[in-house]
Amino acid sequence: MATLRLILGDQLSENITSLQDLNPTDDCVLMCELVEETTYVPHHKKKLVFFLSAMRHFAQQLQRKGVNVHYFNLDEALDSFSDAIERVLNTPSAGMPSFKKIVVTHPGEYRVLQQLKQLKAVLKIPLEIRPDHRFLTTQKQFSDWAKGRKQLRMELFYRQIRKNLNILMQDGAPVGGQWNYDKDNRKALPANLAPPMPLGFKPDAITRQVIKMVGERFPSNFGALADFHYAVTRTQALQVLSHFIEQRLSLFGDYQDAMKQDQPWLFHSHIGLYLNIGLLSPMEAIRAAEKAWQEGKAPLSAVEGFIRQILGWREFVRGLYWLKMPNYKHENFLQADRALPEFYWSGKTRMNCISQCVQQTKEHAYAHHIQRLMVLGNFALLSGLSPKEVNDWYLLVYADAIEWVELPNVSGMILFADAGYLASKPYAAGGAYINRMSDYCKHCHYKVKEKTGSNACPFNYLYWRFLDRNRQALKGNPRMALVYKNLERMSENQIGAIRMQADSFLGKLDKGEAV
Ligand code: FAD
Ligand code: DLZ
Ligand code: SF4
Repeated sequence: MATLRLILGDQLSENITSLQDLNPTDDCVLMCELVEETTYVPHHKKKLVFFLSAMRHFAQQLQRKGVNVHYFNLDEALDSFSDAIERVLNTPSAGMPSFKKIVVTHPGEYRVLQQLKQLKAVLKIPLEIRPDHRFLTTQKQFSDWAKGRKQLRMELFYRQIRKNLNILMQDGAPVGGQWNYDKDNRKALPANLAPPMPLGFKPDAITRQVIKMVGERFPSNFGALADFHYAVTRTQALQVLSHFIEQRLSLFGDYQDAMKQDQPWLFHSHIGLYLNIGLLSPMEAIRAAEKAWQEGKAPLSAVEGFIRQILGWREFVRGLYWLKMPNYKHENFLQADRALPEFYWSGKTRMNCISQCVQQTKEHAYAHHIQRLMVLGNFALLSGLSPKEVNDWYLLVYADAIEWVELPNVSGMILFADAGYLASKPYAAGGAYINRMSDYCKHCHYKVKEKTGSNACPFNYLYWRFLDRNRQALKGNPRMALVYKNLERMSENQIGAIRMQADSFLGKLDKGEAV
């Protein structure tokens, strides 16, 4: 009995549930480059190259193992997964068996799940949607844990999962006696410390072909196409992981929150895109880091910090996404509605921190967490940008962006659009934070120490204006008590000056004038 096995673009794992009982001689694996998937947002050019090249390499890898793969490329102009399945079922090609069943692993996006469910309702043969076992927790585990909790806190979830999976645990307690070593982390990068260059790969013939195709078909999409160096196979992705463990992990914790002029990579792992597309598994990254600590190659503070990102944050945001969709996408607690400024595309602003983060995003389809959170995200929060526009931007600009991970980070973590379901308070900060964690302010037109006046750092007055504007919504939050006390201490004159300056700045933003 032949089975048609659909592999989505972020399911490039040979051990995925949809391939588990594969019969290579009878069954057929279906992979499809689709108009809808390549255009539901106008993805960064490098993100397109990454997905399409990795998909083509995965298909080739299966074919080399004798698996019958039917691969539609974009030239076939198929719109959706349904179109591709209908094409295969209704126009059988030579050698194609007749299928009795279709199998697919649960997709990473609500939008795609809805499509598959609609298709299932009209198909003449069964369509089986199997769970995705590439995560460390199930949706049921998460919803059981979340039941009855008004707010969800990652740290509590993380401890529970660490215990369940026995990671960095000894005799039922966290190794080293603490769950979290963040107080040892979060240092600024010393001027004389040069981070190692990331491991890059020269594009092979398949990738070169995809680069050419993306250049021709998507010429006006955001981002640079030149110097594509990302891994597109599992073998290469494993090399990136080893490179990180050997060369960067030991300093990952110390400089996790640091930012530096013209330095996009620092001591981060750069594996998010490989985890999300299925070339690496979260457990192998966690075990590799744990082993480095056991062998004395990296301190516990760095290893625990890294593991918390994957075991904690990554699993937590996925659980939250599936728990809260589809309504999560429409949350807007702070009623923010400003249009995204043009400089999120061009990088052209005198705010050096923003300019640096946008330029790097444009060049690499990558920015590290604190750039996304405390520069680009903080600005979006403080200036009241519309959650819809900000989500669309984050979903298209990063090579690791898939909605299940992007949306909770944007709506929950940076915009507080879910009223604090994910974060206990908004991640709002003035210029002092950016100055403490980077050298951006040294290269900036604006003066970070000035609170008002034409040269003052916009983050400073936007911060107080944000608190002032959202008093009603935020004042009752116990974690905001201190900052509201400080705001209350300000004189009417001070607040008036801040409001005036912020309004003038935002007015310029709205008119598209240079800021
Ligand atoms: P490292 O700093 O080396 O961290 C290791 C790994 O931990 C990452 O690869 C990632 O898998 C995981 N991780 C760390 N933080 C988070 C987090 N907050 N949520 C989920 N996983 C996390 N990550 C994505 O994978 N896709 C996204 O679309 C995405 N959008 C984001 C948007 C915003 C506004 C913010 C603040 C964060 C976003 N993140 C997203 C999380 C995080 O910024 C990236 O995972 C990380 O920057 C990827 O780079 P890295 O692999 O070098 O990560
Ligand atoms: C991101 C992406 C892109 C750009 N293109 C494709 C594609 O052509 N075919 C495909 O199967 N998947 C693609 N993807 C990833 C999908 O959007 C991904 O499968 C969903 O985000 C998961 O539900
Ligand atoms: Fe950014 Fe303000 Fe520093 Fe300029 S002075 S880099 S705008 S934080």
